[in-house]
Amino acid sequence: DDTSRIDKARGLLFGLALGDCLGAPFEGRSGVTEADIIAMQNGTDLLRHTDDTALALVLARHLSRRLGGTPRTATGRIDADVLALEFAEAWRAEPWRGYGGGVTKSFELIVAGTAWREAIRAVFPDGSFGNGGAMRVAPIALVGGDVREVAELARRSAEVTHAHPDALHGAVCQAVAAHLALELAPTEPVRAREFVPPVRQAVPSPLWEDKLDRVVELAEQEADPAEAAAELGNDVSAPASVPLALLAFLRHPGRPDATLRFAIRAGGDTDTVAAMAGALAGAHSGYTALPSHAVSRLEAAKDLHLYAEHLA
Ligand code: 8NA
Ligand code: MG
Ligand code: MG
Ligand code: MG
Repeated sequence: DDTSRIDKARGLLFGLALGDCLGAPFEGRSGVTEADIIAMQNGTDLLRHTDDTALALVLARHLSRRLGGTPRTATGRIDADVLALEFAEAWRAEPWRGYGGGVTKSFELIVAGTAWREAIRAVFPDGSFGNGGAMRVAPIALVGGDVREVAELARRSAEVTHAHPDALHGAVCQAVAAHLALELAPTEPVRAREFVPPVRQAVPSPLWEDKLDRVVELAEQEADPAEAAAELGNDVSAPASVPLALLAFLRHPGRPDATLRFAIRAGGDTDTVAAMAGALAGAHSGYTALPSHAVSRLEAAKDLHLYAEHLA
């Protein structure tokens, strides 16, 4: 019904922002404890987000503006040239949000008038394999009707900055997982062995198939965050962060706070892994299941509500 649809849409966007904000102070740190994260969660300061949330909001706004009017084909929901410029403008307005080095150079070129296809190839000839396309992609799951459409929109949203096949697979993996999490009732059990196969099918590449097989095994073995990071990776590349985020969700389905702590304790690119894991957990469990004290301190709460309601 509408209530649960809106709760899940809010869960997806607020889960993403919460993971980003709670994970950001721990980026690159090892030996993060549950207590460190809980202290952060129970604090009183405004929770400031980074590039992950900033660009997810740009994508949500882009999708939101293009909802009305004539029925659109999947590809018509995204105007790639406009979206590239909107991402670059968000960077120009707030360059201190913690953007990756490659994407920063692309944005400099784009705001100076270079077409995005040229700009991104000038920085990385094979395209960036960073996780920047995946970290911001979750709003796609709110508008895509089925797995095929979600995958196509995910690719289109990612390719304006991340043209490497692994970055595109990462965006598809995260968006399809978010779509499937939205479709599950919050009370339904989530089993890795059942949840992962349709995600795996959407990323036909030996590397991604292997990674996702490992995710199922690690979920069933109840791997801890350190083992998970050692097996799957925890860095800024898409293949070494998107599978870890999926595992964080699958290790603690129905418990968004535990999913976020797992993602952050895995170390490395903590804001981004927690943002992706938080989006999945929030999409499954809904906004009302997120830790309310922390949610109320999110810097972007007003915009997150606005786009969640509109896109739901
Ligand atoms: P990106 O496209 O600049 O990629 C991130 C980095 O990956 C680049 O700066 C390169 O070092 C490397 N890289 C990507 N593609 C290639 C390639 N083809 N050849 C060689 N090196 C490559 O930026 P992005 O938007 O993908 O990055 C997202 C991450 O950056 C997120 O974690 C975000 O939070 C931010 N960030 C990360 C850290 C961190 O160290 N964990 C710190 C600050 C910001
Ligand atoms: Mg970030
Ligand atoms: Mg959907
Ligand atoms: Mg990051």
